[in-house]
Amino acid sequence: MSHSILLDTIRGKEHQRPPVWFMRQAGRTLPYYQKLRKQYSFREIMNNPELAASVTLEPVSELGVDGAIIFTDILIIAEALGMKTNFGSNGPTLDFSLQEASDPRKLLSHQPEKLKTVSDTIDLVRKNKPENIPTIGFCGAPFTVLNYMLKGKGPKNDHTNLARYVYQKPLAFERLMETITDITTTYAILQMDAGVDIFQIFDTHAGALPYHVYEKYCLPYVRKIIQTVRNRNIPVIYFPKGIGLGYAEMNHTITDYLSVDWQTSITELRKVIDTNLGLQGNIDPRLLLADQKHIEEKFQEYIPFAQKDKRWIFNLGHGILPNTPLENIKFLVNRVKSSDWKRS
Ligand code: 1CP
Repeated sequence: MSHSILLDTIRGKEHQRPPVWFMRQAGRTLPYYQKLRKQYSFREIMNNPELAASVTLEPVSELGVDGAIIFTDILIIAEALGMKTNFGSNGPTLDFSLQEASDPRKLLSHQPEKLKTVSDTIDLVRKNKPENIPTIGFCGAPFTVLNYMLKGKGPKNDHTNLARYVYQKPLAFERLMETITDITTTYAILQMDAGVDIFQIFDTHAGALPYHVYEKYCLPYVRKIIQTVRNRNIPVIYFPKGIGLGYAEMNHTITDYLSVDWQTSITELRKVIDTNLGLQGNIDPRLLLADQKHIEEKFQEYIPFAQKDKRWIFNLGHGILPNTPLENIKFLVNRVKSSDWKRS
């Protein structure tokens, strides 16, 4: 895979432009996926390696991105612990909640066979992808997965009970985090055995706790997963969304790359953060809902940044939103590829 601009950049080999891919690039606005969803449920697509592989590769042919993130979901881990997930139109819900259980681990079982289809999807993606396109495997960080497991069918973005649980039942919390970390580690190994080139850890709900609480109760589990991945020489990208000044405390002993959320100034962060740490992000996904004149204005602000930071990966500060106009995503990819990044 010597010609991959994404892998080259991660490894420090300079190119004339940054590589580009988007979080949630596969299952959102692309026409083939939209069409498939009229015929199949999300779960059916995820559990069918042929369909999942073709959805994984659609952004590569349709948008021209430099990496292919495997089509599955972070909640496959909840399923592998015996919690059935419903992927409804308002986001996923689980069929029961761990929140009130006196011994929540008794409600869980160990079903690693549920993870197996991902390996078949990765196989097929690798057979069918262009040679220069690396595959990106991923998982949710234990805290973000636990958020959904504690919530069950509860309201989507209310973190009150989650935070209360950390303060009130720290031991039960830690045991659940261990259980999730163990199966997630198995899952990361399965993806690496199948041949993923890069691994991203999504901690979408990291900002639900004050950073120092997150650092004490959640970061150690992320580090354990990262260590497993790094032991295999696979580069890791870590996305702890919403941790505010916690971003500045990250360094290359924790992760190879940090994916920066849209709330944080990447220019200011670059000034204070470990120079050995690669950055990814952090265009506001909502910018892609605006018209192209305004997208262009904001895009231009990244050119001086990328002129200096030659390891930066162009990406959003969170996933592509539903209903983002396809032409705007294509416009942005084309601007990344056709602009003069003033690097020579
Ligand atoms: O590009 C891709 O779509 C790749 C595959 C992918 C990824 C990387 C999916 C498919 N999900 C994810 C990660 C994921 N899943 C995260 C972390 C990234 C993020 O914050 O966006 C999270 C929090 C989830 C949980 C989840 N699953 C959500 C978010 C709900 C919430 O609380 O805001 C949703 C909507 C799902 C279902 C889901 N997962 C993936 C898709 C395409 C869908 C929608 C299914 C459909 O078509 O109806």
